[in-house]
Amino acid sequence: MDISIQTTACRGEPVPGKNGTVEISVVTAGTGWHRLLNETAECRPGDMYILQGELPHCYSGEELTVQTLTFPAGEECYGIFRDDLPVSYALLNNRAMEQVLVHFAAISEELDRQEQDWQVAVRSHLSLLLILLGRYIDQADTAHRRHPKEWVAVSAALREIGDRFGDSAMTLDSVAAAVFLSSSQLSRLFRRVVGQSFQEYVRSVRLGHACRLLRYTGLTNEEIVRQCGLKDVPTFYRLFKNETGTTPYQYRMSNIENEEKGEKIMIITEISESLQRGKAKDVERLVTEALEQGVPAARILNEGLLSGMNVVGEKFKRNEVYVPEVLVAARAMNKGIAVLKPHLAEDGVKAKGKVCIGTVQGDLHDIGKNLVKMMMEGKGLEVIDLGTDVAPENFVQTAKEQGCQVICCSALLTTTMDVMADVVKAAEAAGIRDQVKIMVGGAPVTEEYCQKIGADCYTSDAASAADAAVELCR
Ligand code: B1M
Repeated sequence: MDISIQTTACRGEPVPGKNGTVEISVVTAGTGWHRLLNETAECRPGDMYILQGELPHCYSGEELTVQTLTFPAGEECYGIFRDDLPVSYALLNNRAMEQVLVHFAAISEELDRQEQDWQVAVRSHLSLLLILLGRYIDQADTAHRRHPKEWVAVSAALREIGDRFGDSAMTLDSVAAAVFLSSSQLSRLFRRVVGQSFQEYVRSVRLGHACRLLRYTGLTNEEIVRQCGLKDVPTFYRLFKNETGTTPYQYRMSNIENEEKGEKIMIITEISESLQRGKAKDVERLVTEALEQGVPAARILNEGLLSGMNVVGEKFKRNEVYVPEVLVAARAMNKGIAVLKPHLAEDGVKAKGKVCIGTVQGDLHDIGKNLVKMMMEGKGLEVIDLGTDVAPENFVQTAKEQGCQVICCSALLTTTMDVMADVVKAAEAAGIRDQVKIMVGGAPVTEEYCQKIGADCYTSDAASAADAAVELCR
């Protein structure tokens, strides 16, 4: 449950909040300023702002205390945003403020204790709070009501950027098209309402997310660059330094609250980097050390091993590394997983899905199939490897008995690829076709062929096959 309550004295430049969230902030003491996009308004105790998390905003002022409740935007929020405006404002009297803060305190307590049924209790307090707020919002004048249409358009664009900031191909044109504006209209609107150019804003969103990843995860710079839609590591370093005055490494180290936590983040980063270099022995040793330091097995798996394998997979897709590098990285990953396995079971970590894979009957090529298998394991899937020369009935029986969500068939010969059509037919005959997805691939296989035989998914390389299998298992 992604709900949090914070009491802050926020200073400085507005930073974008978390996309897809709603923030309710009550000024409880002091006086100061609330800056929302390009507009600044005075604020004092009793002022309350309800806004979409993605809008950049901040509070500043002497001894200004603001309590903020953040929660995922859901259906219940539609009622509190009048006329679709992304911001609501209320001026609360003392009694109303007390009532609001009682709900804040109750939610905070439930979040801390997390006893039985705490999620139900949090939700019910949240509902009561939203009903209460319905009576107070829009009672006072708000500067932000001056240009409602512009606000709604900008808000839609910000949401689009928030959803797509990880896509390095996102442009002013594509965002403008998505919100039904021309590029020049959106560009002008950005300068007027946000106070920044489109490019400046996108950069700040990406770097803001990078800061969070540096602070709270052990992800490598390459993975951060990928997740934040930035161009490459050198560009990331340059932009980051310009914006924050420090390097990503210095930022990470200065934000680590204590030495012990720092050591944990560093060891996870080392695991990921050693895996990418294919250093199996180092990975084995580091995973053992991380467990001894008390790093949760799930974290070592996700942020160390799988994140490292992800980087290798992406590089393989872009032809930046080749088969041998992938094989050594996969071997290093398997060494790490072997150490982790008993701890993963203890921590209750479940695979993201179960698939079976094999090279079809008559075909003995297994290098590509093995790569697909490794990438799938690298994505956290449980993979049953049926080997080569696998009969259609064998695929189907395994899927049925083991409860696989996906059957994966590889073929390298034009003479054997038609066995894939037999796998589809065998699944139909066994009555499991609606319970299992069938993926096909290998050098002679194409998208058209996949459609022709009635399979569900074709991918051309191992990394894409792994991504697709994760989607199919959802
Ligand atoms: Co063979 N072979 N081979 N071979 N062999 C090819 C495939 C061939 C193209 C060579 C040629 O003529 N130029 C040709 C096939 C022609 C055709 O049908 N179009 C061929 C032939 C004819 C044969 C024999 C018939 C030769 C003979 O005996 N006369 C014979 C057949 C044996 C049999 O299978 N019954 C044969 C045997 C062999 C070896 C045993 C010597 C050896 C295989 C060793 C092994 O695999 N353990 C071998 C090899 C190595 C090759 C080549 C050289 C390399 C194949 C390979 O591993 N590529 C190949 C020629 C070539 O490609 N240059 C050739 C690397 C691998 C990573 O790529 O498997 O395509 P690939 O996998 C990719 C993607 O396709 C995809 O992801 C992988 C990585 O991104 N992918 C999937 C694969 N499966 C996927 C599944 C998915 C999704 C993506 O979803 C489920």
